[in-house]
Amino acid sequence: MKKALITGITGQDGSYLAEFLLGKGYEVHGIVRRVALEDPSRRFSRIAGILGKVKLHPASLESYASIFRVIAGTPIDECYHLAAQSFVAESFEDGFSTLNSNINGTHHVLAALREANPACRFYFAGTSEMFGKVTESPQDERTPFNPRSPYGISKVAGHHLAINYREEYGMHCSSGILFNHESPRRGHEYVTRKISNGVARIKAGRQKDLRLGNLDARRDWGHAADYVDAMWRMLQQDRPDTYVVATGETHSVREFCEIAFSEAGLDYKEWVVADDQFRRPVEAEVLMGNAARARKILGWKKSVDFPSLVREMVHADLKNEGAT
Ligand code: NAP
Ligand code: G4F
Repeated sequence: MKKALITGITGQDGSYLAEFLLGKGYEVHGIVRRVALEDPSRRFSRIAGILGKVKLHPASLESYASIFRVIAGTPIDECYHLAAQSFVAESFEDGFSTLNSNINGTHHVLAALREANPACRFYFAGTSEMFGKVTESPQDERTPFNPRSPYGISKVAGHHLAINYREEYGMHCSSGILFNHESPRRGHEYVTRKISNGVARIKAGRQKDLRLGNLDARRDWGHAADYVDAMWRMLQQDRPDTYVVATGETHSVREFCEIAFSEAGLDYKEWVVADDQFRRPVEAEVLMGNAARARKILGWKKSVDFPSLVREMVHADLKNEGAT
């Protein structure tokens, strides 16, 4: 039986990946913050259904000792390093903690693996935010990085750390440059969930408008369940490498609103209010990926299209709010 360790198992991707690996017969371990262990009903909401099937270990990205203790004490074949401060807007507010958690955290995991389990395969959660102010479209594995946020900078550093450990120490380190992926488990601070939740609360009479920043920003949005499959496929290859994972389509925040509100029988123009407090100092205006390499080598493909993703999120939140 293969054994995998997921850092960030309580997050959106971690929860889908844990279910995916359990379905493949893996023994699944997860790193969680100690505070989360003390507040399981709130902090483990995404993994509530599999709590009895996974083994959780307390550790913090900021502490090498805590990461080393878990990695040295748990014989694993694959490590999926998903834990990170992942909210781009927050990285403008507190760049220091984003850089600290995301760069040092990645380095701690890699260094601990090198010391205690160098044969373990490693996945790094790279992002389209590494492309930032894009120099070409669509973006693929050869597109230059031009990050526009402390978050993007932290991920470029983590990506290069993974490649360094691959090349210097011969470790099986792969990096997925994943474009935005969403689901009903998305955190409420991200725009897609803010919209689906806003629609449901408006429909239920609990919210009077939805205040958003840049409605013209465009993203390449896929479904998280499809994207964790790509992570796993990367670690099944003989050779570690870098892959872009994306749908190849780009849609605006406005288009997301149009579909989401109309799904609940509403016109977004009557409810959405532009509010500068949700605009970023600078941002990646348009992101669109070319996943041809992942399709060819990994045999990966998306299974959920954009309108279906929006509808799934809206209907889940309508149900949560009792507004169906
Ligand atoms: P998420 O929902 O924000 O989950 C982040 C996870 O990291 C949570 O489990 C969180 O634990 C954990 N974490 C954060 N700081 C930590 C720390 N200091 N010590 C230990 N654990 C910590 O993010 P996601 O959407 O699942 O994304 C997973 C990874 O993929 C992230 O690295 C993200 O940057 C990257 N990524 C995401 C996307 C996307 O569109 N979703 C695209 C490209 C790349 P708590 O539950 O305790 O907070
Ligand atoms: O949903 P977002 O906050 O996601 P963002 O910044 O694209 O980052 C997400 O995807 C990345 C992959 O490219 C991940 F690496 C990262 O960890 C995270 O998962 O914002 C999407 C777009 C932005 O252009 C933002 O300016 O929506 C725009 N937006 C407009 N109004 C808003 C809002 N974003 C948020 N969060 N809140 C708004 O009110």
